[in-house]
Amino acid sequence: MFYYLFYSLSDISIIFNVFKYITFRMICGAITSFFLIYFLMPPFIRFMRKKQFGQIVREEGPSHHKIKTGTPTMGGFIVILGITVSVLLWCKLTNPFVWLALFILLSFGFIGFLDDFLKIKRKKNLGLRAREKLLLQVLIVTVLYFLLFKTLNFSTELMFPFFKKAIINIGIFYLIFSMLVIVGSSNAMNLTDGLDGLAIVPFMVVAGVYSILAYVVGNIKFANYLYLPFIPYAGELAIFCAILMGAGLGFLWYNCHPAEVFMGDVGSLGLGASLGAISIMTKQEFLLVIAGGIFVMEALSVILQVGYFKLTHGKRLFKMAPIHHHFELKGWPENKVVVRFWIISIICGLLALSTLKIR
Ligand code: 57M
Repeated sequence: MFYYLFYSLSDISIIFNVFKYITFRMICGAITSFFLIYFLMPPFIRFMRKKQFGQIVREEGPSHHKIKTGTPTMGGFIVILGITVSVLLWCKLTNPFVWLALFILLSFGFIGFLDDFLKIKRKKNLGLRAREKLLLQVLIVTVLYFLLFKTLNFSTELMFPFFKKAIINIGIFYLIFSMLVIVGSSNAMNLTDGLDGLAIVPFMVVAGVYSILAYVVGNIKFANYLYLPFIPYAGELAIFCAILMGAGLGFLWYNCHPAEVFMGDVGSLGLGASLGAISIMTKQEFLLVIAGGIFVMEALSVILQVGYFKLTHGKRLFKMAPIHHHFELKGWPENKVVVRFWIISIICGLLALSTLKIR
């Protein structure tokens, strides 16, 4: 909104010209989302405590998690609210990619909200059934597919890191591929969100990587220089990703150990899915596996654990899955697990960016 409001004033004073620049609106968007969440989270936490809408901790968890019972959850509602307001203020609202990213954030966030609400209402860890969640997620990605690939005629060519000439047109199979990417990233973040601050920093790292990627592929000079596809609408997603980073910082202020609030499924499903959607709209899906290495590691640990458990009729590969619990049960304090996972995440983000030059 500010883009239209102030850029049109640039013929009165050159100073308003600055609203044209993506980098300026990235910084303003990130600061706006940070402060919105910084100021809105405390009253939300007070409200949730007053209503006694707190976390129900699973029985099979590490024993020290029991003290977390009652911690206000669904903080992701405030995070998504802060992101949405900042996007409406700082992004160009005629850009269809901005609306598609917002659509995925809000719709997956709504699935998480339903799940969280049911758990709180039932006072049990019993939200939506897994197949209900999956069906809703598949339906939402199908709508995205038709809007992106049919209405906007977005290319169904698949790009690969390291190989600039390797381009495969997968046509209708992009529907299946989009489901894998978006549903996968959403649920991987959901599984990762199991310790104070554990999910939000890798989220910010991935959002940071994609703010750079979106800026590059949205700029024809940089895209050509790096042998990347030029994607006209992608530039505004750089602002969207910067807003995600600012929101992550705002949430981390209250979610760092000992957490005053958890994001809930409303946060983990919505935020995780938005990263998946952005990776598709920037045509850098495979880089999500590298930049989001922590999320991949956490999801893989669950798949391996459950598979091994079934194959060996009860034996475990890890002390517990997801893998952050494995290290807790090995005796690592919670914060040690979290900070070390942050370090790995930052290295994954740097590796992802390095592939831009190795092509
Ligand atoms: C998503 N939710 C946390 C919080 C957060 C198949 C199996 C691997 C599924 C998996 C599962 O269902 N996980 C659910 C993870 C939960 O966090 C809530 O959920 C939201 C995110 N979706 O925002 O509202 C608990 O995580 C802790 N937490 C923090 N700080 C935070 O900032 O401490 C969360 C955020 C919270 C709190 O204790 O209650 C969760 O872990 O449930 N199941 C599991 O992850 C369980 N693992 C398991 O069953 N492993 C078995 C299987 C694979 C055979 C095994 O390895 O033998 C673990 N869940 C819990 N503790 N709570 C077991 C340990």
